[in-house]
Amino acid sequence: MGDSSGDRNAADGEVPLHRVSLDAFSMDATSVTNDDFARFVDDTGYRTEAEEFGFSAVFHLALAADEADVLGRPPQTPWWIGVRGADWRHPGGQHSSIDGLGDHPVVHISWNDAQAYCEWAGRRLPTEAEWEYAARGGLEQRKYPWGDDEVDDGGWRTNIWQGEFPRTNTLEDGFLTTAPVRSFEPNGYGLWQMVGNVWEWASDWFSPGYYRVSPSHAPTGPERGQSRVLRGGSYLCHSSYCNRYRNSARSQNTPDSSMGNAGFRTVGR
Ligand SMILES: [Ca+2]
Ligand SMILES: [Ca+2]
Repeated sequence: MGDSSGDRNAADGEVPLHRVSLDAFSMDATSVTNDDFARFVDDTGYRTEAEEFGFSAVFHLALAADEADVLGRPPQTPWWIGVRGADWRHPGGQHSSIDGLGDHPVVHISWNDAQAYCEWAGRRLPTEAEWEYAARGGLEQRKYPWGDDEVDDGGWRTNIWQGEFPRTNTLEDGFLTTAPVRSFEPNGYGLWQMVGNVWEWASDWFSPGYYRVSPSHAPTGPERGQSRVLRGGSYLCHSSYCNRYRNSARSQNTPDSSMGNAGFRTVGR
């Protein structure tokens, strides 16, 4: 577990490399789709945190809302817009829908929302260690789920960003935002788009120092924290901006945050 390529982001705590053993588990072949999530909502009436709060974070080129519904642009990352009315059914804002996107990953899902889905489904979120083991697809110390070839060697391997981030996406992989979950090729374990397409929540609290102290068997993350782990990168990743579409890359957000490029997949015994 950890980065062996040297491409790590120093602040993210991708090292030290360490050996981890796990108990057997099964993992969804794809991230949870809009159709999957709709079954949960139909069954339970669940309302996501984005729906409760009344807004979520939308990438600027995906915006489909009136200017009056634009709540703000963070100065450091002005391509992320707080949009009133953005939620899993309206990924770009109130003028968007998920019609025709049933097989796309559900997005605008907080960690807490993902937990609620897992409880309903009799599943759970993967630990960070389970997620990385799964992403590697049986290959040891490789950068990507398919090995060490770059993402565009012999055709695009997953859905990330091409062009000049964040303004011009040349769409060489075919997708500005989400792609259907069974796009490109699965890894050696039959898992699709572990890296790219959408970030995926893991169950652990995030700590950049955790690998220095984590147990070698079935680590479950720090006892406490402020933010939960996200893994795998998204359609916004690009080597120049966010090279986190790698097996070992780590990110984080608070458990009530939702974004148009983050979803989840579940595991079971
Ligand atoms: Ca793309
Ligand atoms: Ca992914």
